[in-house]
Amino acid sequence: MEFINKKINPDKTTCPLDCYDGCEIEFDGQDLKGSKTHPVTRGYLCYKMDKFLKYQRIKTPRYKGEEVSLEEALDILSAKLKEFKDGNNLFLKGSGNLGKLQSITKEFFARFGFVGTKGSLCDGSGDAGIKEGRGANLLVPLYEVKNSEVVVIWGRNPEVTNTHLSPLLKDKKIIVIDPYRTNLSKKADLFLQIKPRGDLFLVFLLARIIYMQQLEDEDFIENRCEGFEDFIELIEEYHLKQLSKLCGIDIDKAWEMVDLISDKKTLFLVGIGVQKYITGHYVLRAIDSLATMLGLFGKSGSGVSFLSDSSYGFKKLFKDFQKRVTLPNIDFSKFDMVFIQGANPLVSMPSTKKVKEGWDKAKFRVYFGLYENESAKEADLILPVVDFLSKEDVRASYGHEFIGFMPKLRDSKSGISEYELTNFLLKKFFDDKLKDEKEYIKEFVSSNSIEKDGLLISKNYRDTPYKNGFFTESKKFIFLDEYDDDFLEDYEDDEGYYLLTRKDKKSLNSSFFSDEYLYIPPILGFSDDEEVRVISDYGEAIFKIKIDKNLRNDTLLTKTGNPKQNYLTPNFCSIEGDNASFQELKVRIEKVL
Ligand SMILES: Nc1nc2c(c(=O)[nH]1)N[C@H]1C(S)=C(S)[C@@H](COP(=O)(O)OP(=O)(O)OC[C@H]3O[C@@H](n4cnc5c(=O)[nH]c(N)nc54)[C@H](O)[C@@H]3O)O[C@H]1N2
Ligand SMILES: Nc1nc2c(c(=O)[nH]1)N[C@H]1C(S)=C(S)[C@@H](COP(=O)(O)OP(=O)(O)OC[C@H]3O[C@@H](n4cnc5c(=O)[nH]c(N)nc54)[C@H](O)[C@@H]3O)O[C@H]1N2
Ligand code: SF4
Ligand SMILES: [Mo]
Repeated sequence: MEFINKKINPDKTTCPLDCYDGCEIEFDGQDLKGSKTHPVTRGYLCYKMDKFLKYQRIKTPRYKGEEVSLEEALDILSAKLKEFKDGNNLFLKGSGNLGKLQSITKEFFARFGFVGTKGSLCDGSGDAGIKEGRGANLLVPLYEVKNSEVVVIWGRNPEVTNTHLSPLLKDKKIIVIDPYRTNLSKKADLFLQIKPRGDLFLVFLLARIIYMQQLEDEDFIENRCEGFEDFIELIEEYHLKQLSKLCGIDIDKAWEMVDLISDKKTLFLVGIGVQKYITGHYVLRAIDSLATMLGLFGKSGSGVSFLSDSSYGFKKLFKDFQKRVTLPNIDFSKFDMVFIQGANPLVSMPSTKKVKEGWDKAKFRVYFGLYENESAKEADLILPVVDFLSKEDVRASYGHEFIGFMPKLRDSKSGISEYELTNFLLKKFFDDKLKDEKEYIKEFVSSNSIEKDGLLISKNYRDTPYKNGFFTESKKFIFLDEYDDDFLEDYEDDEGYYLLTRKDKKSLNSSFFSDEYLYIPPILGFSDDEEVRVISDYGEAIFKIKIDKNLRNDTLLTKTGNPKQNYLTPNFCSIEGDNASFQELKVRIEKVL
């Protein structure tokens, strides 16, 4: 365990936020600064972390709107747990803090018989597609990104969501595939302003061109893959023109992309934008199939990086729930007690109207978090938590291979940590207690980390991932061989508008600042600050608008965290991965008179 102790630097910690970058932070007791020596952070933090200590926190617990002491709040919680002991109770944890010890609360709630959740509001469908083809979802490590020649930014917006990646993109040929004209797309060597939900068809179009020109890597396909013929059969069901129409990209442009990527060390950086649909798993599996066709896996400077499974290979530390319900379509009304930790379901979950109706019928709702938000407002009991500077933790990242420690750096005057709350409840109800926090951290780290170049990384990145085989049973990549889409015909006419969401610089999902505008293309004839009603099959909402000429004419946009956006979204899950399908809809727009 020596190496772990050596790596814990008493003045450094790691950003806990749900973000690709997992930055290392220096704290001098007053300010937070980006660590200069960390290979990702390189001495700067983002807008959100720069302002982190200034955001207003919840300081005092509240019961039915009245401030109470922490002791009183814990007594109320205990009494309610006793009252609903034999009832149907739900534990829901969001992604407010990505520390591994955040899940320690499961040690109590799972043992007490609470129902947990499965599925995701984020990357679940893409992750499922990757696992089907590759067996495990690993990213292209940073030391390899440096070696790539062409980087394809696909449904991802690194200038906002992954700011520390930007320096690595200099001097590379850049291709951007996005329905929105992002800043990066304006500087890119090629920009494909794709039709929303068109990504699978663009892959088919590119793959057909590659196959027609015999540019595929025959050796790689022969030795490292299964089902290539089935993939070719699948893509040949479509004419080039039909594919071009379905993705909204001219055939010439697709040729241009093939010319740019063939025989190059190409890296696909894929974000959640391509998979906010019920068919999300197909898209990632198809992008993987395209990369495999070109022999891009397991080699320097190339491959496909999505949001990786950062827990892959690590020991699971805590108990899990016996029963779990799918997160995107939870019906809160089925539950007596609902315990929310580090989430804001009244904004983040799809179909807000349904969520609220259920929420109002649940018998007792607890919100355990850092900030005031819509869910806190509608909770019976509010328990303030301490922030990441006042508790022990460790994290891995879905955007790079490094492990980050989060030692406790200061005491907190208010709030309670996840560890302390769990210990309190275990003592009260089971006369039991947890191990020391540091023990769990050691257990986690030692289960799958090694030191490389003086830093701690996940063992899976000791060699370039997939160099020695994929993680499927046969160790081979399995090509996409089917595509079944009941929703496609809904998109074939030109009626209605796509509604996209993308992350904002100043917010982390619904935390911090929230942008409440609806962005619309100039062609619709509205002007800034007019009010419009937006209607979908699932609900409606009124927004103030901003005109945005970076949008396609068939597309509207809100920023993630907009408190009204999910009034419009459907709550059914993706075909695979139990993911929310936030963009599986078209909307109408009306002037508010
Ligand atoms: N500043 C900031 N950073 C964040 C977050 C934040 O809220 N704020 N959130 C964090 C979290 S939780 C996550 S999951 C990551 C996500 O990070 P990203 O993957 O970058 O996520 P988004 O911004 O949702 O979407 C990325 C891009 O997908 C595009 N897009 C939408 N629909 C489609 C489509 O059909 N096809 C294609 N090709 N593109 C499409 C959008 O226009 C957008 O530019 O970011 C993390 N980082
Ligand atoms: N329409 C639409 N909806 C979306 C998305 C989209 O693209 N479009 N994106 C989705 C995505 S990618 C994600 S990841 C989800 C995120 O959705 P959520 O997981 O609900 O994330 P937040 O809205 O940021 O809420 C996080 C909460 O965690 C609390 N918190 C912060 N630190 C701590 C801590 O240390 N301990 C505890 N106990 N609490 C803490 C804060 O008070 C904050 O309220 O939203 C999803 N919702
Ligand atoms: S870029 Fe991401 S990881 Fe880095 S400080 Fe900002 S939110 Fe945290
Ligand atoms: Mo996310």
